Amino acid sequence: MNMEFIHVADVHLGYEQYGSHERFLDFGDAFNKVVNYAIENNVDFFLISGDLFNKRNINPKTLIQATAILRRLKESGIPVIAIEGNHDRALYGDKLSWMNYLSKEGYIHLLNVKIEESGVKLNPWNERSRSGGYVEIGDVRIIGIRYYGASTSKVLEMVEDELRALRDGKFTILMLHAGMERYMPYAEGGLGYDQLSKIRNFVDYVALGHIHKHYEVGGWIFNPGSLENWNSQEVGWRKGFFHIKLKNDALEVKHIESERRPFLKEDLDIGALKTPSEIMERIKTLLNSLEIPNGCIFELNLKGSLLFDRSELRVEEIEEILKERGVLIPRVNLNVETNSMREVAEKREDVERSVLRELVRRYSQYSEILEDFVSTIMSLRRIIPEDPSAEEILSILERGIWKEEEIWDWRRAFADKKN
Ligand SMILES: [Mn+2]
Repeated sequence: MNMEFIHVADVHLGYEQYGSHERFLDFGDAFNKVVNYAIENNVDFFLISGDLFNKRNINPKTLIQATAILRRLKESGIPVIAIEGNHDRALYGDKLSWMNYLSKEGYIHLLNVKIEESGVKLNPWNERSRSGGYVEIGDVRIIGIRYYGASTSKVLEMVEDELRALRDGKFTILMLHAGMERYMPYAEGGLGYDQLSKIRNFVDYVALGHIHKHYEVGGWIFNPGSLENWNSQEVGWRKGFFHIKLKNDALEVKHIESERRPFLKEDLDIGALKTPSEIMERIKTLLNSLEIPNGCIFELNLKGSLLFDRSELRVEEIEEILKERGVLIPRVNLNVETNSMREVAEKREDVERSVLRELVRRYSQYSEILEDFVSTIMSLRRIIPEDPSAEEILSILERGIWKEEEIWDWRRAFADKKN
């Protein structure tokens, strides 16, 4: 068997980062370059392990961009196999996602398990409905499971029998949109190695997505990282895509770094400076000491306790200085505080906590978990403005107040999504 494939994830098409059309184009370019590479190398298939799109309700130009790029793979006869990530699932109430649309229109093969009363099913690809749990290309079988958030390990457990039943001589790839615990940059319920190792006998290659950083585990679990910097925290992370060659039973793995727009990040403590003009001078000195690539994104984080009013510091002026140095997208963050601001913020949180505590105290059934309850509400309140997914909310509830003794009825979470 001689097969070659590309494995990408977290392409995030349609992301108009910092409100910039250039960034929208960057995400498209990054994807287009991988497609060029795939066509030049004449690979046998192309995997997208979730988050092709940046959001569920994409706009027309994103659809035009996506189909224009995917069409090139189609015309080159390279099948694309994909799963949905947390960013591109269907909106609640909608039966179909834009990923379903791409699948129905023949651009991709969208895979997922089918959740039925009797359990989790892996159905073969159905050309008429353009859906299925797995697809076969030559001696390779590709199985796909979409993002299930905190229930991923449960779904994996339930699909184990199906994986066992399918196991034969074919090289088996399992696509998942899930992070592994020790590679996650934040404390969110990821998969443990022991959970994946339970299916080791049935799977030869786990094609992960979700975490925007490249990692490989045990020679069989692979995460490419996103193609572009999705936020400034990711600057400096290794990212890219995999070019995999299957030669007989040997795996030749090549991780290729994606080209990204240069992204500079500088912290500057301005706490000791007494006037706005002193700060401007300090910024200019910093910029003179740096090599600033043309057309870059520059994030300048100013921090410290200000000795004058915040409004005296003109962010637009600082941004202008950055633009003069060739920066395309200047980002100036004022993480400064004055003494009075700090006190107000602390006081507000204290007041909120005590009000919540009084409210919860009225319900005697929560008396034993009073503090956990209050902390959970505070956590929820913090993430709600960021438009969290149902799974993210569930995971806060699970960590906060549901704990282990509570048995979560996972079926309930899927009940409204069955179709
Ligand atoms: Mn992502």
